[in-house]
Parts: sequence; C-alpha cells; structure tokens
Amino acid sequence: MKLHSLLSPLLRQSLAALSAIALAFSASAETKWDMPTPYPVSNFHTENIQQFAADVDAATGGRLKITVHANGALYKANEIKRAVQGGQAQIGEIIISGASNEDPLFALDTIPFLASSYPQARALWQASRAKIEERFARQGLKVLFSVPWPPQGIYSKVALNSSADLKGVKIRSYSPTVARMIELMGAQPVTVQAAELTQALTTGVVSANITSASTGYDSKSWEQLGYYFDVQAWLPKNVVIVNQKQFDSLDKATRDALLKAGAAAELRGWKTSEEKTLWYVEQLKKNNMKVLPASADLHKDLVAVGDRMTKEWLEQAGADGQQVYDAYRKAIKK
Ligand code: PCA
Repeated sequence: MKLHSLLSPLLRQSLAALSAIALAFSASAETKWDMPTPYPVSNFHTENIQQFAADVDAATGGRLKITVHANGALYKANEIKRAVQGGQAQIGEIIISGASNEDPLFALDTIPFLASSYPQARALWQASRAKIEERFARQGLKVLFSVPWPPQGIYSKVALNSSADLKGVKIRSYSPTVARMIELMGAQPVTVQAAELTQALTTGVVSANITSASTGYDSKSWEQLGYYFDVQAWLPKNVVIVNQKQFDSLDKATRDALLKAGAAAELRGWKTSEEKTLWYVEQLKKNNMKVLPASADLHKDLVAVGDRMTKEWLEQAGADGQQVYDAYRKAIKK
C-alpha cells in the first residue's frame, strides 16, 4: 500500500513526460509556411489562394499550414520572388511579367494583342508552360499554378482618341514589359505596385494607368480617373512559386497534396477570372466611370506597338521562344 502510493506519483510523472515527448513529436511534424502575395485580401487571386491554403490544410490533416500575407504586407510585390528563392518565404505569388527583365519568356503574356482573350490566353499558357516552368526551375523555383488577370485596359483622366493623347503622360506600369509598351506609345512609364497605386494616383505621381477592371475596382480608380478604355490588349498571369528545396523536404503525401490543391486552384482561378470580368467592368460603370472601347485609332496604335514588341521578343527569346510562339500560333490558327 505504501509502495503503491509512492510509485503512483512517479508513474504519473513519467506518463506526463511521455505525453510531452509525444506532443513535441506531433508539433515537429507540423510544417508552417509563410506565403507573401501582392494583392488585396478581397481580390479574386487572393481569395483563390486562401482556398488553396485551406485545401492543403485539410488534405494534410493540418500538417502543412500556409499563412497567406496579402497586399505586400510581408514582402512587397517586387521582393517576393527573391524572398522565395532565398527561402525567407517558402511559397509566394508573383506576376510573371514582373520578372521579364530576367528572361524573355516571362514577358510573353504581356505583349499587346498577342493573346487577348481567355481562349487565346489558355492556348498561350499551354504552349509556354513547360518552358516557363523550366526557367523558374533554373532559379530553384517550382511553379505550382498560374491564373490570369482579366484583360488589360487604360485608365485616364482625359478622353483618348489615339496614343498621341498620351504623349509625355506619366503612366503607371507594373512590369518592364508594360513599361516598354508605354514608351512605344510615346508616354512615360512609372513603376508602381498595386498596393501603392491609390497613393500614386492621389499624389499625382502618375495620371494614367494600365491594368484590368479588377485592379481598377480594388483601388477605386473612379476616385481619381474618369475614363476606362476597355482595350482588352493582353491577360497577364500570376504564378504561385515554391522554393524547390522546401518542397523537396516535405514527405510524399504532403507534396502530392500541394500539387493537387495547386491544380485545383489553377482551374478555379481561370474560371473565376473569366466569370468576374464583366462584373468588374459593371462596378466601374456603377461608380460613374466612363467605360469605352478603344477608338479605331487607339486600337490601331496599340496593335502596331504589339507587332513591334512581338518582333523584339522573337529576337530576344531565341530558339525556345520561336518554338513556343509557333506552337501558340498553330493552336489558335492565326
Ligand atoms: N492587376 C495587377 C496586374 C495586372 C492587373 O490586372 C496590377 O495592376 O498590378
């Protein structure tokens, strides 16, 4: 009796120690990833990514927890790629053409009128995906999925009849490829990330913008700009990239869960992007923006800029570029 009462606290202690060890084990089996993204919480890309993170959580029984840091809060839009490459963040979202000064393949989806509808954008992604993945892989990055923005147009304070009306105007750009286009229109590009757009417009750093109805809506562009020219010139894509070493350090079941959730996010994202396009344009109208198609002259000017950029691109992108371009042309028979 005496012995029992002496042993039982000891037993209890060792049991407690054992369960502490078990807890430590299960805690170490849980992996936490930070995911910086550039766009606002309510943007459809961000919502899609939140769903992706929830899917990964559910499929791994909580063993891989991805925390999404939207709106450039953890890393600014132009820092995210490097953060994922360096492993400071394990996973992140970027716009592909934001890195177009690193590789011509990253510029392809931002050439005016090369692929300017959803079916064409799909064909372009199919034709270019393998090569784009290979370029990211050279940088230690694995592509999980890619989703397009709605077609791109021009926001302006004044009515535009042709690109001559933009001569010398400071236009906001989000990538080197967009900056090149702005230059070729005779205007002045100023790089401003989406998170800083409202401020740049309010302070007059820029007085026009090139983006989608989606970002115009997110940043309430009607407060500064009266016109949206729904040019529909290209559909740039975001891509979700993972640090390859971090990916490889996961067990097979977790890697499979990530790939599966990524594939689902890609399908869902393309669908939402296309379905919400008209809704976004409607919101601009509801907020009293003048939403207009490009005039014949403006359209003609931009087609000429696109043709020139395509030529320049083919010269820079070499044999790989030509192959991708030919495959795309064949797919759309154009
Ligand atoms: N929105 C993003 C990129 C393209 C788009 O439609 C932006 O304006 O930064």
